[in-house]
Amino acid sequence: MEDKRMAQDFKGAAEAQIRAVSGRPTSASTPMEFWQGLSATVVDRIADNWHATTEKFKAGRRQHYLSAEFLMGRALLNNLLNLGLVEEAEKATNAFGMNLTDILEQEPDAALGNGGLGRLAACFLDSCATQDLPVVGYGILYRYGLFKQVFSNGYQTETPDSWMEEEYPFIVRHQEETRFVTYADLKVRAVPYDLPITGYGTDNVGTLRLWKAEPIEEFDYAAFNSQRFTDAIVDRERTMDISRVLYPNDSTYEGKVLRVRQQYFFCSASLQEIVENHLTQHGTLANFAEYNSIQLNDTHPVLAIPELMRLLMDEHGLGWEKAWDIVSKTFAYTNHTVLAEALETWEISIFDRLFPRVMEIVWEIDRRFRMEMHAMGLDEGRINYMAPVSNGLVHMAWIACYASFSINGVAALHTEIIKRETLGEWHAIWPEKFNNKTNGVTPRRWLNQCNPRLSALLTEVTGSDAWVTDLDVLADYADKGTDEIYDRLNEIKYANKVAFAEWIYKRQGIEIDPEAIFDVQIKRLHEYKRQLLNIMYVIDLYFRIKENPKLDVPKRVFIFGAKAAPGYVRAKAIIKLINEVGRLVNNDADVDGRLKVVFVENYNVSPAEKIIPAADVSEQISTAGKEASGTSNMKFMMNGALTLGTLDGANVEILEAVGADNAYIFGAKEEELPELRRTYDPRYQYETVPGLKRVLDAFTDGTLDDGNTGMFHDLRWSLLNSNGWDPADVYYLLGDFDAYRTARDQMAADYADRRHWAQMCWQNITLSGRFSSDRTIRDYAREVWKIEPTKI
Ligand code: GLS
Repeated sequence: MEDKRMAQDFKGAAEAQIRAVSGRPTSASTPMEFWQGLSATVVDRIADNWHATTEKFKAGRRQHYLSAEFLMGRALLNNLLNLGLVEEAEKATNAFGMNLTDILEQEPDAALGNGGLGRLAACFLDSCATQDLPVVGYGILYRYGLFKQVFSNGYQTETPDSWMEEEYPFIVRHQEETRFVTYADLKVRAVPYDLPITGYGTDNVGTLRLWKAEPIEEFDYAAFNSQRFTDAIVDRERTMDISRVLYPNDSTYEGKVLRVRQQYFFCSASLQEIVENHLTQHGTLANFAEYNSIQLNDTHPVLAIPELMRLLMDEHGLGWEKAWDIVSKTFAYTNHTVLAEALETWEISIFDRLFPRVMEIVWEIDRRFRMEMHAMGLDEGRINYMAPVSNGLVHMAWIACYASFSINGVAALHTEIIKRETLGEWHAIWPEKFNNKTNGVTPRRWLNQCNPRLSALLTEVTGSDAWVTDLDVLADYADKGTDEIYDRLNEIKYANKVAFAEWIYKRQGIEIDPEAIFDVQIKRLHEYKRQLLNIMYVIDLYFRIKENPKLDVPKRVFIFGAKAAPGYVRAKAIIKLINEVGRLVNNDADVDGRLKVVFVENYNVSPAEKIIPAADVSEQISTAGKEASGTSNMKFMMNGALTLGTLDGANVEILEAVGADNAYIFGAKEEELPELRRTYDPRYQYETVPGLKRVLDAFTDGTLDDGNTGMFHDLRWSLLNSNGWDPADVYYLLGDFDAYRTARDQMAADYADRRHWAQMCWQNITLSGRFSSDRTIRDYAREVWKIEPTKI
């Protein structure tokens, strides 16, 4: 449908919006007001199609994606690109004497997620919209997203991220669709706020609906009148707490009543809406599961299972069997981690206190589960292990496994591990529920948008921009690389590195040489991800240079970006260590600029968009078996960086796609580790692996300064000593150190053959099609969700 508004003069529309936002002529408006005005112009443009899409989706089968996290990043450029409006926006801003790039930099990141899990949800929405799939995302409108990271003297400190403080036009409040969520001690309003999800080259506009908690009563008027001002707002603040802040943990959780409150809040509000919409459309709940399916993004939304039971029974009069039949055909569960501590459990007392009726239903699920398992002949121990309620705890993952018709992992290796171990008991009973859906990333944001130079080359070589929505087309060009293409690739990478060097200089005052190898590890700080191993290599290389300043070492920039959960002491120590190594190495006369350590402060989606196109080396060095999938590995590959990685998560499939000649793989394999571990002695490694001793000793001998906190001592200690329950060096850093050093040295040496390096990059770029989230979403849509593209 050709929208009249699309053709309407963009400049005129933008001017009106900017003026409306600023209350001034454009000549006196601030860059922020320009951003707001342009964003409002985009929303104005899509309003008709957005509404039409919402209406269209009502009739058929629909998918609902429940997630506590959506790490969206910035919206304006993404939307302009999807709608083909970039040029018009440029023209308009230029006419007002402004520059679009500067305006885009005004936009805050919507950081409503912690890391990979939340960003995956955002990529999925993009792919659903682009493929016209009837999917709605549901989550929480956090007032404060993931904390802002500030380094002070090399230590991470956290400050609140008030991303919506100024007007945020991409979010639209729908007061009229408010729901009520009831806790035993509190009743709150859930007000929906919608974000439009435009797709690339389609008129369809999908929706991300985020719920905000608001008090039923603004404040207690009587209390206020009698001068008890604080009393007057107590309930109001308690309510607002629910959607105030995103929990800053990745993989591990903090057991807090508020977290459970949050989870119930968005599950209940979303389900009330889904059920009501279905009733309005179909008049009966009998066919609910034919028209609705709900994907649970990890265990955070698992409360949706007993809550749907409650709604069906208590609000709509169904009996248990009917309700359970619907529930068990509705939910699908994605597991995102094998780390045991991430399988959420909550004290029964929390549920009792917040929602006794839901707890009652959980007890009944538990009772029936136990009966069913008895009937199947399972022994008591096993039943007790798998039961939804045991040892005073509610096991969210077990409820999910029991009630869901589909259980999936996020990479081939990860799915094998959950089948064998994490969820092994469940797989033994219901193998048919299990399936793999290897993650993907959207090539719109992670290639077309963040790397315009490479995108132009791909369009030129393939003769069209079809690759933007069908990344597999690039595979036909894998063996069509030419010297001209390789030289162009090198020029593009160089230009991207220059741009990154300028960006980081402006941001943090660090000077780096774009001729150097840019070697990058960006992801949450976690011991299993082994940023510590990475920096140990840097320390080792530093000592090698100190020993022999004439040593022939290729110039390198080691780039880090990572946030540590605020309570994760050891992760914070690693951040401090990396910053200290930077201080040591960056200004050393012997090093003479050959090594630079750069820690990008406050790493987020937008910095990632600057870093990834400039990377040569993609560090994916987690202990084998620990990283469920990883997704930055895919983004780097698409942008022509080579993987230096272990056989972990999706690295395995990247290697499969590009072949051993086009990736650098090292280290112990997942299936080898149990055997290796039996005889593993990190102290022996420390004594015998050349260079390792001086690296570890540097933590504590005064070479590196932790400000007398003892944190570096603890890091060293953890590598060499068992703490009583964990073995020494749980993540096998010392075991993999030598292999890592060899692979990384080799890689740096290979970089010298620039043409050959570019050829390897070309293989990675052109063979990245299977890591497009379009492929992942097609698989979910066909095999799990059973939904069809539905165009307006
Ligand atoms: C994670 C995993 O740690 C990542 O390996 C994975 O890529 C991501 C998306 O599936 O999910 N699990 C988690 O709790 N946080 C993640 O990033």
